Amino acid sequence: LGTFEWSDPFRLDSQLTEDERMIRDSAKAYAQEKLQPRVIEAFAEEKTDPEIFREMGEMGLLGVTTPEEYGGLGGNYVSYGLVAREVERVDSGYRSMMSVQSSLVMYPIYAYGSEAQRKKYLPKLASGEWIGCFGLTEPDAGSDPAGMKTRAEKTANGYKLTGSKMWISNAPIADVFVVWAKSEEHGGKIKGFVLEKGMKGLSAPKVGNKLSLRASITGEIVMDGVEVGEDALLPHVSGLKGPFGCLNRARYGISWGAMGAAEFCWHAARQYGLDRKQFNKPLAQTQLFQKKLADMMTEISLGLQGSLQVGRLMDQANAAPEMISIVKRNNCGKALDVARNARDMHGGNGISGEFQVIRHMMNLETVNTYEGTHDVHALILGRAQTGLQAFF
Ligand code: TGC
Ligand code: FAD
Repeated sequence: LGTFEWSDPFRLDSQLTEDERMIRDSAKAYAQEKLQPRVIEAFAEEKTDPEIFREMGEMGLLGVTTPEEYGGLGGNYVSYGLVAREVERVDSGYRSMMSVQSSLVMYPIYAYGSEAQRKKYLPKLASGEWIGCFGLTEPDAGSDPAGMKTRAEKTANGYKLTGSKMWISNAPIADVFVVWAKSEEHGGKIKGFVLEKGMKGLSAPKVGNKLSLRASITGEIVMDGVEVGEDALLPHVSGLKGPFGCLNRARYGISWGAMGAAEFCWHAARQYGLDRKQFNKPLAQTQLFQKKLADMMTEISLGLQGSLQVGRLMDQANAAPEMISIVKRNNCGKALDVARNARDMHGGNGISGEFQVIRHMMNLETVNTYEGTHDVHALILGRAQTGLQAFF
């Protein structure tokens, strides 16, 4: 029989390649040395430091799966997941900044863009010199993006975009905006466009007073007749499968990231229980405390195995979107449970920013909602096994 290591119950580490471990370790070192020291203040003061994009770019953490010829790392999806886990171990907002740039901005430009668009945008996004955002959600179209109102009208030289997007990560500091609009020229189908900061009619006001994901700036995108050339259109995709192709990658990354946040909370609760005594014994020596730790260990180790398997299948181009719904939904839901329990296990200290568990708990409320809510993924999985859609 083998030995048991409490912090890695199923020996995930031994299932990784040398290269994957190297990328994981360098992401971990960056996250702990550079992100951890600034996160408590950034969250408290709702401040996003754009310099983080440059630092992540230098470390190769943006565009992990983008080919090297466009400035990416040319790595696999398992490596991308491991990076998300390490960054989100510090804060979901930092992982959000990274995954929007990688999966929701660089991926569509790479997969659906022209060669000229790839060459123009990808190297500067990979280095973090340019910051990107992704506009799908609208004030009246969240879970149902097919209901979007943003329109692209054909002009003599290109298109005119009118509409507004809501809840867009990175938008107020973005240089590059990937937005989705219904295009009259394409029979009302959804098409992707790449807009740039400073275009006439384009603005991105900040959404204030967020009590979750405060280290990651969020905004609207207002398009008041923004005129662009033909070269702004992403030529190689039409319909909702365009944005969903990007979401598949980001949702997969979130499944790893949420487990990173949960691991932080689990480890913090364990240590707190070992250090703090009540009734003359450590809290960790009580049955209720140990039951909660056992649940955390179990859900996290199972969740990580699920994400690893989906990542391996993605690397073989053999994963199905429903698999991604399983790990996105379950890992976010379980991470929220872990964070709420860890908050409780810290007693009064659990509500203090210094102990950090309540920050993860508040962040995970967003993570459970964006990229398809917990219930929307349940409906995707319900449809997959019954053949009956229950959305409307
Ligand atoms: P439905 O009829 O199911 O599909 C329409 C077309 O899309 C295709 N498709 C997919 N293609 C690739 N991957 C997927 N996962 C796909 N899902 C659907 C489908 O094959 C079809 O193609 P075609 O060629 O036949 O037209 O569409 P529906 O309108 O019934 O969709 C329902 C539903 C609920 C599944 C979908 O709308 C949904 O997933 N809603 C959730 C919306 C969402 O996730 N929004 C995310 C916004 S971005 C964001 O939150 C970023 S936060 C990032 C951060 O800060 O980290
Ligand atoms: P709604 O769709 O109105 O849902 C409200 C509730 O109703 C939910 O509980 C939902 O599960 C439930 N519900 C909806 N439909 C059904 C149904 N048919 N049956 C049963 N229940 C249902 N979007 C982007 O495009 N880009 C971004 O970068 C981005 N970043 C974000 C950052 C933050 C901080 C947040 C909070 C959101 C972000 N989003 C982004 C938007 C996010 O994807 C949406 O909030 C999410 O898809 C849910 O949409 P909604 O908020 O309109 O909620």
